[in-house]
Amino acid sequence: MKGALFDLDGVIADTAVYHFQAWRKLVKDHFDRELPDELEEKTKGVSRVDSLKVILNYLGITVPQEQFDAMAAEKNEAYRRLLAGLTSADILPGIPELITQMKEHGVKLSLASASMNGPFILEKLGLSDTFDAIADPSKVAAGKPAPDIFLEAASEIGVDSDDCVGLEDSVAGITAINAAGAFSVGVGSPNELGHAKLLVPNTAALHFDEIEQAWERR
Ligand code: B16
Ligand code: MG
Repeated sequence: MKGALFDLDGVIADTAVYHFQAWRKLVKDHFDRELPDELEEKTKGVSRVDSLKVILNYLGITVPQEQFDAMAAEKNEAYRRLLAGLTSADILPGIPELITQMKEHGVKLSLASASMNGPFILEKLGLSDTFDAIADPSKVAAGKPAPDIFLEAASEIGVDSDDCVGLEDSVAGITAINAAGAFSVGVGSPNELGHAKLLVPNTAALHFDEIEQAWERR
């Protein structure tokens, strides 16, 4: 295990809730409609533009390109406002310890988030200097579930993706890690993340030794 490819939203910090809160507000303000809980999973790990497509498709609404772009920008502004108070206290349980142990074992850390706000969020969490690289989602051709962002994250730390673990909380993200040839570690429920090679219920249950043992047995 030479590299760890981290998802951000839902793995390092619980920003996934803010994403969906911002989408709900957008839809309420524009169309006076509500979004069901199950759409949250369908937009997890999915890019801003693709998430808006999923949402409009659910609502059965089509909008001109100009309005589409304006809505995506408006959602991002609402999301950034929700992130304003984010601090290192918002790093999810177990993550600081896991990061420390990975670094002690010489594992390089790379961010593989679909979010354009990744650098901003790492900065707010005080983790910018902790990561060896941040893969730029605007540089990859296809978003999760395609493997591209994980391949890019591995390449940024100069490690073959076969020698990496990938940590994810989304269905699309686990599919992407498996397709990249890295060892997938899922954080969530077996109902959704049954395709993860190692699955834990929450970030507090992420332990370096167990990940390493599962990696050895892979
Ligand atoms: P942004 P991850 C993903 O981050 C989120 O899970 C997803 O809900 C969001 O739409 C996507 O980032 C794009 O985020 O609008 O900030 O560029 O889970 O891949 O870290
Ligand atoms: Mg995520």
